[in-house]
Amino acid sequence: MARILSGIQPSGVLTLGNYIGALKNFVKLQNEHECLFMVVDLHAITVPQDRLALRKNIKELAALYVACGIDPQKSILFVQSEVPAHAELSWILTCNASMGELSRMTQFKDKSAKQESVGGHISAGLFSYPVLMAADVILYDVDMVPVGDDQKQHMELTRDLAERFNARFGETFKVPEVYIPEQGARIMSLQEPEKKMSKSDDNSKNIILLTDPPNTIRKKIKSAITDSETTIAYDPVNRKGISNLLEIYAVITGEPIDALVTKYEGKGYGDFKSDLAEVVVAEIEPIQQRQQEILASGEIDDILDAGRDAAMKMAVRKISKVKHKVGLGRKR
Ligand code: AQP
Repeated sequence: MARILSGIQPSGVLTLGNYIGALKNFVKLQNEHECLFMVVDLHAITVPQDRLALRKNIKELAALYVACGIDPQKSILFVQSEVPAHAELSWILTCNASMGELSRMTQFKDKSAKQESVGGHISAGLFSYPVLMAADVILYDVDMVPVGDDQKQHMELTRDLAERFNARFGETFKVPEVYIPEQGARIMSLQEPEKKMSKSDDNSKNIILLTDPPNTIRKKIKSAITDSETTIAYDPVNRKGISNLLEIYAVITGEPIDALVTKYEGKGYGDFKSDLAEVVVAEIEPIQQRQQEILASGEIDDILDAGRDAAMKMAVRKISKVKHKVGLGRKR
């Protein structure tokens, strides 16, 4: 049994990409491993957030974890900012990270370009947030981190920072492995399939939100960009649009892509898209209902309180050891 940790930012309503690349895998993992799942609110504030919306998103995301099948009896579910050791370790690691290695992070380049394009300010937090992510992980001596493809580079940095700290201050942190699902690690935008589906995308047609009503999902899938070919085939290099839709279908139903291609031989995009829309609706609709029930019952606060206490116990032990090794605080 390995210890696993992952987190999702409460930076808006989640997309089908977040669900397929993250949540759906988390549910499988909790049956075989010791899991910690976080609502990473400290990460969310690396770009401007509305205070009230953020608070709402935090609880809604926590309820979504449970609605998707995260069982608080099996896994620890908590809000990152409620365990102060994350921010403390992040600072200590920041002092051991270099400007050069952080400048190479492609997510920073993408996200800062996006901020710049809307005239927004680029915070130092956005620049250094991969270090906070490293702190989140190594604080708990995690064995494995399940993430989407977009987080691979950050996980390499996490491993480098853990190894560097161990070399400099003596063995302290476990160096985690990364787990990237074979399928669904990068669900692409519906209208611009060369870029990934992101919850902060301004064009709502690019993304399927987990809160979208069934008819909106149907409309968005129907108008998803494909190409001028007529066959349903998987070719993620030359036919990105249809390949992305095939991947969504395959991951949700568990049917292999090859089998789907055979199933739709001789059929057109219209038939395929309307079947896919029903597959997505059937997956998401029950989750939406459960999320509303969980929020209405108020049980999410008890779950998050218990999760915070369990995470805190582990985090406090580690951060005390780290401070001692670095020489922080007073000797008694
Ligand atoms: N398109 C995607 N396909 C597969 N997996 C994805 N993930 C995100 N987008 C896709 C995975 O979802 C988890 C949580 O991501 P996050 O919200 O913490 O941050 P993110 O990767 O920045 O997600 P977004 O949707 O793109 O958010 P914004 O727009 O706020 O930046 C991670 O495991 C991620 O890999």
